[in-house]
Amino acid sequence: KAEPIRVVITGAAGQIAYSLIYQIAKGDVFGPNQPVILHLLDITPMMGVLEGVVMEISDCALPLVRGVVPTDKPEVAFKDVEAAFMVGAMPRKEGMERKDLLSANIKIFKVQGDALDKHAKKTVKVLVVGNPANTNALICSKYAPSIPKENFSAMTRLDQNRAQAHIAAKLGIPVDQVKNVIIWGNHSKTQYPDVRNATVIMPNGATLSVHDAIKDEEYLKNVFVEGLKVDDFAQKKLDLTAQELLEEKQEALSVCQD
Ligand code: NAX
Repeated sequence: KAEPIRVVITGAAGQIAYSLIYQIAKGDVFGPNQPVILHLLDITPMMGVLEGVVMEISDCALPLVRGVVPTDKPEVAFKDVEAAFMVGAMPRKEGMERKDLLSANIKIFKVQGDALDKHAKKTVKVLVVGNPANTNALICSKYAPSIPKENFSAMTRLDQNRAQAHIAAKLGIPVDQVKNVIIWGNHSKTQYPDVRNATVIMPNGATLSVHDAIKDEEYLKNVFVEGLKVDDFAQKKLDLTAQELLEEKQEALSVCQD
């Protein structure tokens, strides 16, 4: 029988964690035979909400869940974990400057990177979800030097999924019949969804290029590309140009050095 693995989810009382925890707990992530002990980290004022999450996990009576550790202490949350889902981050609030957002997140990912370094298994795999995910992953890895850099990744798949779903909806086909959509740039207004090499399988079984299937260059250029680029939700949170992104990384690294 497999030994349980310890998995930490940060921001565990928040929206994303609410659906993520269930998927991990029922075996979708580590397989149907892998028991888990869930470590749930959030900030102190959220401990009441987190208690509710723990009750709901218990109500599900999921056989793979061998323990739940709700906590506001990073050293407890990261103790012996083999996987870390870093969801908790500081969102951009009204009137907040980019620098403020950055320094708030640096503080969070510095503390958590350090806790990973000291308490997690050295083989831990870390997925950063909280935005700005790329920069947060960089900071986290920097403060966890004893864990290989390749064990850190940032979840950046959203824009590709969104572009693929957009094409599928336009053609009235299932999303898995759309292949090879590329997103250039970052999760911001710098992104460029590219379907030049993308293909679709039509309901009659024919494989066509997206251009031949949609047969509307104006639509692809103006509605598809511009529509996906102007992602208000992402822009409100990030609103970064390529140059700003570079500056953000440099600033982040220099703040780290201070
Ligand atoms: P919520 O505001 O619902 O939840 C965030 C949770 O994190 C809160 O419970 C908060 O108390 C907690 N938190 C804040 N600071 C913390 C700290 N220092 N330690 C532990 N927990 C802390 O946001 P939600 O909608 O769940 O989104 C979470 C993050 O995921 C956001 O940064 C969001 O931008 C990001 N997303 C990233 C995506 C991606 O593709 N990379 C997509 C989904 C999501 O938007």
